[in-house]
Amino acid sequence: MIQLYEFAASGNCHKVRMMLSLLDIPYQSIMVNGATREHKSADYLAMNPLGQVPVLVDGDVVLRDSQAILVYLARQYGAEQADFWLPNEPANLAQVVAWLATAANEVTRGPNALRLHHKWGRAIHLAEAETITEQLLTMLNQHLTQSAWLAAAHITIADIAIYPYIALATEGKVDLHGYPAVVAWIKQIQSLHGYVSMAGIDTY
Ligand SMILES: N[C@@H](CCC(=O)N[C@@H](CS)C(=O)NCC(=O)O)C(=O)O
Repeated sequence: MIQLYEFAASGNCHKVRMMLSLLDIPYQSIMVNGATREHKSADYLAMNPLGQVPVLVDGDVVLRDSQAILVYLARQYGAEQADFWLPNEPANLAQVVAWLATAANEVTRGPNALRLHHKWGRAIHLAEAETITEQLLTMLNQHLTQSAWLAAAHITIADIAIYPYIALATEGKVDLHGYPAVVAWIKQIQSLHGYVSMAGIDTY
């Protein structure tokens, strides 16, 4: 059975939990003990030298990085839907990759950083994180005003990669109500069959 090494409060881990649930894939959740720094132990570093969650283990396949794990699950378990979650068509595929990169960059440096700061007191460059967040939400809102989903005419792993830290943004003192198309997109994702939530995500 697939094993997911995770932190309950991690939005990066939530991407993987969502994808596993939407694909109806059973898995074993292994909660990593952040308090004892289990994610920096030799055994854990052997799986992910960066000492981060999530890590997904599927037989001999050991994967770090939530974006990479979404790609793997789409291709390996999407079955006839593999092209649905991660399109083969070059332009749509490139759009997905652009959003996966945005998840790893602007989402991490923007809303994720603000949440780490306001929820757990992490020292960050506050003004920079606020500027990145505003630019990101403006771009997302504009995009979602013209298109219901991020990278194709239907949901893809791009939406899953971007969703958690946007839906968790209020924990970073970000008010989403000025971004109505983003709120509509969140509602749309929350109504999917197989959707799972996590503590800190508001229901819209
Ligand atoms: N690019 C990675 C980032 C993973 C990441 O930053 N994980 C955080 C939790 S959300 C973590 O493990 N932090 C502990 C640390 O870096 O020591 C991904 O998308 O999975």
